[in-house]
Amino acid sequence: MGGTTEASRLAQALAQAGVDGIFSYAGRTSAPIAQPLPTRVGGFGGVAGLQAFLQAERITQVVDATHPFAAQMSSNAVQACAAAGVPLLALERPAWQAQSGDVWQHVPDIAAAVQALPTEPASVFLAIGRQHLAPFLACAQHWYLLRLVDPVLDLPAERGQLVLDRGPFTLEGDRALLQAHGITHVVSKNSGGAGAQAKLTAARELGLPVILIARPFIPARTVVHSVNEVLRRIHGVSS
Ligand code: 3Y8
Ligand code: NAP
Repeated sequence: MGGTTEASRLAQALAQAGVDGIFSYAGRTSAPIAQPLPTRVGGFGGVAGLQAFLQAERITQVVDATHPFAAQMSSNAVQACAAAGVPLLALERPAWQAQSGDVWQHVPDIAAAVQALPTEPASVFLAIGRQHLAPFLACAQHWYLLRLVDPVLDLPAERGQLVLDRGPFTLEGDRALLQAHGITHVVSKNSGGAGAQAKLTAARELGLPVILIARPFIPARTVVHSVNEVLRRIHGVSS
């Protein structure tokens, strides 16, 4: 189950090792990156749907390489794999840790991130995708720079501006973006990984505060942190 940089790297390694696999996207974006494995797109239909899929496709191993904020999918995978008796491995990247120079405020969730914004008007880089924008846009005093994958909404110029980009992002690109728009605050999920990290490095260099949203709870499962570890565990191979 994919949708992350690590999932794409694992798909490449599995294809090269000749492992018979199926790549799964939720279908959140209009044109997801093509994968070197047979690919299915869309929800399974909850825990029961995933369990039925595992049985129908005679799946012998599930690798949950979804994003740390895809908590519903990961929770469903724990339940469906237990019910179907199919082993589950989670491929997860470590959370980001603050370094000297970082001005981070850790908040537990989206609602707390909205509360953490100042009362006086700010120019906010909202790089959390499009699923949780409403509570931020309700704070009418702020100007928002929204980075989205697909053009799913438009914003009057006095409220903010959209930038359409899929990532992975670069330090040069994100630094230029923050400077060009006079950004005063960055809001980010603690996603980890290299694909979304550039904005945090750029914020550190520019001395900008970052409101960092903690990862949601995911039920216990076996977690590994590298593609090679996945390959070693599922087939005794390494790329
Ligand atoms: C549909 C597949 C690869 C995977 C690339 C990674 C890196 C670029 C950074 C910012 C942060 C954000 C967002 C982000 C990143 C990678 C990775 C990552 C963050 C694609 C993809 C799918 C999605 C879904 C999308 C969410 C959104 C989140 C944008 C493809 C590009 C903000 C998460 O429009 C929407 O509804 C978008 C929804 C879930 C979060 C949200 O709540 O809106 N990802 N992102 C996957 C599917 O359908 O199963 O389109 O090709 C994948 C990637 N996005 O193969 O190289 O590994 O993290 N994705 C966050 O981390 O905060 C952008 O802008 O700085
Ligand atoms: P989510 O809230 O945890 O999942 C909601 C529902 O979407 C799931 O119950 C499942 O539907 C379906 N789903 C999610 N991931 C799927 C997958 N890989 N294959 C098939 N169905 C999937 O998920 P999300 O946070 O919206 O993330 C959706 C996708 O975007 C995931 O692939 C994730 O890796 C990727 N992504 C998410 C983020 C993020 O910030 N959330 C960031 C980068 C990439 P059913 O219940 O019907 O099975």
